[in-house]
Amino acid sequence: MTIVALDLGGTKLSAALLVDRTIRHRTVAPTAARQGPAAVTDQMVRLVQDLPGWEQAERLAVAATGRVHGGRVSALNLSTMPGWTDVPLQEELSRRVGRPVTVLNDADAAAYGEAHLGAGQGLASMMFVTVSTGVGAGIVLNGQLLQSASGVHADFGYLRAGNGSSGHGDREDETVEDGAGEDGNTIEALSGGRALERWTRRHGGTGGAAQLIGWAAGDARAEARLQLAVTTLIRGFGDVRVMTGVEDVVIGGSVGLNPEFFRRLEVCALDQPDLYRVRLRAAVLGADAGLHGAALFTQRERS
Ligand code: BMX
Repeated sequence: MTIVALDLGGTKLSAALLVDRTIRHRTVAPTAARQGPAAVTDQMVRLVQDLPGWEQAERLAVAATGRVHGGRVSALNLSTMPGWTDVPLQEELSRRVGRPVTVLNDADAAAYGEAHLGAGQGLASMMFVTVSTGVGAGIVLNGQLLQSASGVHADFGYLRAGNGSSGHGDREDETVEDGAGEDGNTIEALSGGRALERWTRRHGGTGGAAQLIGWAAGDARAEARLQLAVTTLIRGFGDVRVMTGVEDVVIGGSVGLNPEFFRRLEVCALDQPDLYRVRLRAAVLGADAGLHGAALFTQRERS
């Protein structure tokens, strides 16, 4: 089957032509998020139509950041995707590209991809967590992708891990908007790439989360901020394990797969009490997990 898959992230938009599960062509562009949903939708259509051979595709499979409900997309974090409230993405893309379209949350798609084709193969249950612009997740329980009609499910980044007062325990820090009225207290606000980038900028950097990770070796404040991000994630994984029984967590995303960040996650995971300890694996499909997952889901389960 020939499918065009799209992965719409807060920072990056990718498109690929898949023929029988093999990626034949792939393009990546920075997401025009600041310009709002109409511009981003135009960008998606253009990316599809620029893929050589896209006319052969029978269907479009879309992995999109945000809450996906009945083919419509609403950002949880409107500061990442301004204007994305109840956007009829499925209908609009289908009308403009002339193909049936399936839309899934990006982290759900990546979880599905990793579970069937990547690091989660052989596991009945697992959670995939992407630490990227935001913190997204997908849960596979006894072989089934956890889903809900409202599109709110497995939103690990929206667990409230802070102590209820903004500021990340760092008075000079600034509140990170999360769109849920929980500024500064969600896991995303404490551990997401955008939050770490903002901290780095406030301390004179320009290189985002990767720069903070580099600073941590010789700077006590950067070390403390990075460790807060790591510990918050690991404690959250432990809480998910206690609730669901999921003991394996596959980590993805540009921040999550940074070798030093991943190493710190592993050290911290081993340090947890038995009840809260999870096993970590690095995603193997890397940046293509959402594309593969959306395409496979479309072929097998179509929703
Ligand atoms: C946010 C949320 C999730 C998404 C996750 C990772 C928005 C726009 N997105 O928690 O739906 O799965 O980020 O997305 O509210 P990414 O953009 O970091 O890849």
